[in-house]
Amino acid sequence: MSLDTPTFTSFPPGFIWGSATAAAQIEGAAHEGGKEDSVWDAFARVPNAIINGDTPEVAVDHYHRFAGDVAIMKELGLDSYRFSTSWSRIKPGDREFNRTGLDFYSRLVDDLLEAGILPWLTLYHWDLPQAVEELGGWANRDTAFRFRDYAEGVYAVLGDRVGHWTTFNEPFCSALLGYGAGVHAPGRREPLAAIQAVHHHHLAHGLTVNRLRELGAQNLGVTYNLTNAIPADAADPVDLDAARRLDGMMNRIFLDPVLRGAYPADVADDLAAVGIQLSEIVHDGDLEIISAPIDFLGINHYHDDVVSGHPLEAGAIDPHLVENGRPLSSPFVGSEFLTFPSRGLPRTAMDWEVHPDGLRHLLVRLGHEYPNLPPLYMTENGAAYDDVVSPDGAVHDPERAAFILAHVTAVAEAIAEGADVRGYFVWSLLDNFEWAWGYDKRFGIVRVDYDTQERTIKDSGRAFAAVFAGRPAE
Ligand code: GBH
Repeated sequence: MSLDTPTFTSFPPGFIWGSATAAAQIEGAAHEGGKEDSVWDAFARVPNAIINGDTPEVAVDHYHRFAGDVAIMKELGLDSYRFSTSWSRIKPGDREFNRTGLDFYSRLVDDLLEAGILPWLTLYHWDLPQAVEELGGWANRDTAFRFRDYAEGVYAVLGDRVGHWTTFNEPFCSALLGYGAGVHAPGRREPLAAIQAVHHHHLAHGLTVNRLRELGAQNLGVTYNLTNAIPADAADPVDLDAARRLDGMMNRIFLDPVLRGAYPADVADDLAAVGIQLSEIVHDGDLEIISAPIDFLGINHYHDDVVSGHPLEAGAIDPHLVENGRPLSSPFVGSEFLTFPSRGLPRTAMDWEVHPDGLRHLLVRLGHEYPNLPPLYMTENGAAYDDVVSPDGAVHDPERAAFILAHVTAVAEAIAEGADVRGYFVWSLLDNFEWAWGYDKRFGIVRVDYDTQERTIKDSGRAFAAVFAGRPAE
């Protein structure tokens, strides 16, 4: 089917329109109000870890400018704002909770509610307290229990006003890019630690879902970055096996424990082949905790992955294996030989291919593959492109606007084919600290001038807002 410019009439009543950010990418105030180092503050001090030597120290100063940022959300007409709380601002180590840190989020939530915007809270978007990393980080099982304690403290203060709770954003990145590939904080390249980290994120998720449920939370979920693993040559068994492996390490190693209560057997075999026994990491009873029912699944999707088991032709650059100009050791533990040939589609400034139909396909396919799939929310989708700032100050970003509208259309198509998708959050509200890429890549629908911190709604922000402007009030 095809749809013209999408409007709210293509979506079910009550569909949530929002935008997303993450604490370490926007807040700044990295050492104010009792906040201590996160792994990203520490990682930024490692020479060449982050492009241009950028750091999250100031970011877009949201910590001081949150009221103005809420006003921008209101101007855009957003239903909801997805943000994360910073563990290192709230409970930096094994000490007491930091009241000042909790107060910041409390004021943010009050402002959002006052503006009629639903707060959608993520407890963890990659910024582990450095003090917890020094105790072993996510490779240490104790971190899961520390996380539950932190989560409980946040819920105690915000549970009366925040209705939607996400435990983790993209544990793939935190575990496998952080502890396997080493391109994200804490920058470790230890395959065993990476798989331990995967499991301990799962355990922390399950412990937290169970605890917050006991305390009365009603909308609990988790967000994964999911992909379509597409064999470069669907007739080649080597490429088919590569696609199976990629699907295993990016999708099923996250979905299956939570939605089916088991790790995928083929992934366990691949790991055993490189000497990593899941059975030694997973304790009795863990999977029961991990598979506690959730109320929604958040999906972040930016691009498909065409994958091969063959080496690339000489001279070809594999964007998956280079980040910030550095060779990347693979995050795909046990499957490090995977390569990612191009199928020649247009690409964003991240070098990620543009293929909106992949999103439709992903959303529809998940419902077929997981019979007990909870309702879905697109918790991130968006694109990095260069903006054109005109002399009158207007910010033109036609490619980003087209990207967003095409992907919103793909969501509508998926819904028409039966996918139970209930919301779409664009990444990101603001230009921000793009992790290892520093301030070099802009994802915002609102431009931030990094010299003055001035905000300007881009054309893409107006185009996005036009999709749902005029929807009936709930
Ligand atoms: C999201 O992650 C983040 O949640 C957000 O904070 C970030 O700003 C935004 O996207 C834009 O980057 O094959 O090893 O190269 C990004 C999702 C998923 C992108 C995995 C890179 C390929 C991993 N990422 N993907 S690899």
